[in-house]
Amino acid sequence: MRKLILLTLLTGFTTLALPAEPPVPVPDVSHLALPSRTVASVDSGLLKTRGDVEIVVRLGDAPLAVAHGAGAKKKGGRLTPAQQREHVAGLSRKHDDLMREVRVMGGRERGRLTKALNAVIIKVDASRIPAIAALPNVVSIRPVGRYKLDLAETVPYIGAKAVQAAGFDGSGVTVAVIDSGIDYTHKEFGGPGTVEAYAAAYGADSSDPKNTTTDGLFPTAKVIGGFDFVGEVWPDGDLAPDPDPIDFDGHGTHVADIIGGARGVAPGVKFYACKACSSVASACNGIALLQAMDFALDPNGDGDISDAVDVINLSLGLDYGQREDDLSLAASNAARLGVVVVASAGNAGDRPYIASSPSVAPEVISVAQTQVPSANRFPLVINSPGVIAGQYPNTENVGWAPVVHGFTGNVVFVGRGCPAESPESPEDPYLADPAGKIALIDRGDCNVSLKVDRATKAGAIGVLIGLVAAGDPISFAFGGGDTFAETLVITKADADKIKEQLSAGTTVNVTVSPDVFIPLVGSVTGSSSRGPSVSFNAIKPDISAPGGSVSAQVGTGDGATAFGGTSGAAPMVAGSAALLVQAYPHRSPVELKALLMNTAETDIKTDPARFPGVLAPITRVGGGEVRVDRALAGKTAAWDEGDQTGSLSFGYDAL
Ligand SMILES: [Ca+2]
Ligand SMILES: [Ca+2]
Ligand SMILES: [Ca+2]
Repeated sequence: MRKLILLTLLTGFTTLALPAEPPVPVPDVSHLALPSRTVASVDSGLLKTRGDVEIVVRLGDAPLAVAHGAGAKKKGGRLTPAQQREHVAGLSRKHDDLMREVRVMGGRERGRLTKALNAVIIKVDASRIPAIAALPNVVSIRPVGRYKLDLAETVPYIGAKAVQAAGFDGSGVTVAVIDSGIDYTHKEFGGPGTVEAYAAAYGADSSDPKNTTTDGLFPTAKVIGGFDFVGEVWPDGDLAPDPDPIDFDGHGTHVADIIGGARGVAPGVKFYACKACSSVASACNGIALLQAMDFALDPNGDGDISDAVDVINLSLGLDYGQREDDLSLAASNAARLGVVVVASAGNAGDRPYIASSPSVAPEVISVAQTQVPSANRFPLVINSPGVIAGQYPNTENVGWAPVVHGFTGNVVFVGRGCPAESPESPEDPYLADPAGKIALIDRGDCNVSLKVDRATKAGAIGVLIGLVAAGDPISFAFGGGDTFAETLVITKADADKIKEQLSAGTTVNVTVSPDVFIPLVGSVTGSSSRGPSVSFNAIKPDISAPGGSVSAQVGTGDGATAFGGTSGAAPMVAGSAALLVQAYPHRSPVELKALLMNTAETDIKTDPARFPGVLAPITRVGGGEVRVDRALAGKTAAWDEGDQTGSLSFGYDAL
């Protein structure tokens, strides 16, 4: 028998200021370096790889964020501006030494990091990796990660309005949004708010050179800096960095609006738009992400990190995250310097250990997703025949065909119901005519929205999507089509009950009504990723927030659309942190993190429809759902000075 014992410490003693360290006139940071003959750790997967690979080669000397000293952003660091620049120059000379050797092996440099991490990013034939690992000062070699954006939808209720009314709106606080860029022409960011203004900044399409130049339109008063570390073609082509981080994908614009747009959590903040995610795919480049972290610690690029941002938001991640991941390490270094780093836990569902990096880094605030106040679950009501009549609450909605008016009628089973996609892929024949009926359609093969579009055009008045494998219903993303009857996703077990009656010739009559629902407010979403962390069974995620919000839509001037997932939840917490940075400028990231966790709402349920009254475990929602008004008013917070996590874990106890 195995038992998981996890506890968080939710009460305790006051936020004590750390004792100030005496100034060190001649700083010696050599003790922070690892011995130069340490055997480098090499990712085991890389050793099996063939051909060209992109690798992150970390070197032994401390990056500037570490050398400057823990808490340097709040308390002042060990190094003067000139000493900081000399430290960076010293790291760079060693990078030169490394690259001389690597070039002989046919390797090419892809980037350098000196602030959040001390590393050189190299493209080289995998067979050369052992030789690079044997070079002096090399600490670790790992592959460049590819991270994914966490997409989805919903609205806020976390106490931010009360905090704004109390006089804190994030003014004076800087936030780096490491994402797909920001549409700085949008009205929510004080831009002109017209499609013409967007076109002037972005151009007609992704190949327009306008999206590679700033043309006097960037930076703006609200988005005060940034850089595009990706360009417009990756992953279909190579990285092509440029100085204009204008958004095209839209993800970063939503995230920034939730944090600090005109209607956002902290509307007074100023942004740095660090584009590290693709314009054309839900993917973020590992090289660009690391470079964006370095940028966020030194936005003006003068080698002095006194201008490091106050908050970094990363609505992205890699499932089964590890704290040894290079992006996790860079995030930890930034947090220890004094930057609040917030990352989404991921949208990979209720599976143990799947919480993503960099959110699993101990110092980072990992954010899970809870339901918005207006979220409801609509049960399927079977009216007849009597043998299966009743309410079936295990259902899911789809955002593009929500339950608004409801529907009542007789059900027909049409089969898999895919439309024709090509001569090689003709349409699935319908097993029954859905005109005037409710179409029951099996999940599978083609996109669900295309099935609903076809059934609706054939006259269906409502659609039930039946799963074809055991498990809980899931929501389906939009995948094409333009005509949708209201749709509900049901379990295989429920679908099988209906099919059994239909095949016996019995009429099955059902109702889905907007007046019959179970409120989901105060519960975790099914898709939010579960912890704990793969690394040492540490408690993750740390906190949760509603993930859905109607927020700024890129390129529309002043438009807004629904957005969500843990991508929408992380910026709720990043905005909350920005409010607290303004209110408590001298508190460290771990103090603010503990304050947010200790004052979060703990009455958060797993699923009020399926498991009424059952509380969500810590591994799904961390300390609870964020309440920034309580955090502002909080007088006590507790954390472990040793691990900076804000949690107290007794680990995994195998009995
Ligand atoms: Ca431009
Ligand atoms: Ca660009
Ligand atoms: Ca600087």
